[in-house]
Amino acid sequence: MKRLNSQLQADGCPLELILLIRTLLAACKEISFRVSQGALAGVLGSTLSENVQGETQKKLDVISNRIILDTLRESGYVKAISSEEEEKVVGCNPEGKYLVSFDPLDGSSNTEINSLIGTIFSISHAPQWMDADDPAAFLQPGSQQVAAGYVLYGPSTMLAMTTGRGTHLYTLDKTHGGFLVTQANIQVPQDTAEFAINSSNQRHWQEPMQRYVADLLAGTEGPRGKDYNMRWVAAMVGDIHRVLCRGGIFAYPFDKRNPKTPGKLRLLYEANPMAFLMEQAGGLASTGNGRIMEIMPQEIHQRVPVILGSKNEVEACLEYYK
Ligand code: AFP
Repeated sequence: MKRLNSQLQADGCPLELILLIRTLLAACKEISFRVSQGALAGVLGSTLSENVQGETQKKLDVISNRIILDTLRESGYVKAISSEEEEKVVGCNPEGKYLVSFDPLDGSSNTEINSLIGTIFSISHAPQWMDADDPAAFLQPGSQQVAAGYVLYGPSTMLAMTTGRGTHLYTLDKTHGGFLVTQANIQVPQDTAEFAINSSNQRHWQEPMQRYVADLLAGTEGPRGKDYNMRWVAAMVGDIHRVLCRGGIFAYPFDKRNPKTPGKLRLLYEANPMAFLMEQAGGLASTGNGRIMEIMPQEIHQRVPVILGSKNEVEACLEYYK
């Protein structure tokens, strides 16, 4: 099986980007170990603090954020970092070539139940003329990403990553600590009979999403003419991994409760990286009103509605918004 380096070289990645990715993955390997220790290492449970999102931080949120921050800051490759767990941008090396946005531990509410969690990351070029701690540097559309992916801390530790030349799946071989290519150029099935959405929010969705999901639930007797299955991991990394591997549609749609935060998921370090992976695997990634990767961000913790997955199913969903 091909090792990470040779896949990245085959995809034409510049050396410094390869070194940055390897550095980031070294941090994720440490998180994988800490997560696997669970209760044995006293890392479960919540802290007494809240993050900028108003969410209570889990101990593992804080630990994972610290591991990635320290590792990237010391690397010298990174000009600045934006993290779900950091209110402001963290300036690193003013001469660094890259910006990194990340959710250090997505799905952290799953830590207490030993369910799927992961790290999501997005890498883009750092504008050299901006100060290292200038948040404006991060306000680039997702189409500007040079690399994106997630590390899934599951029964095996897996990496899904793209650098713009396809989406590849890697598995961590813990006997030597290397990520090996286990599926190159994964292609999301264009059709599906499986959807992922938190249906408890149904009354807060916009009417097109309410009608779309109602028609899925109507099954063979309804306008879609087939029965659908539903899955919900409550960790985007877990749901997206399933969609990449066997197709599906994942949605965290516009929520009428608070029009100022039109969705739950954050653009820079959740929606954009997942959209890049999905499009590189032949899927689609939309807000319902347009392509996620064309959004010009207004602020680093901006939230957007997310509808992504199997091309034909996302297109069918978007028909309801017309
Ligand atoms: P946490 O990291 O707070 O667990 O949130 C995970 C997440 O941002 C995303 O990974 C899930 O898809 C989504 O929230 C689940 O949201 P609900 O808990 O509202 O279903």
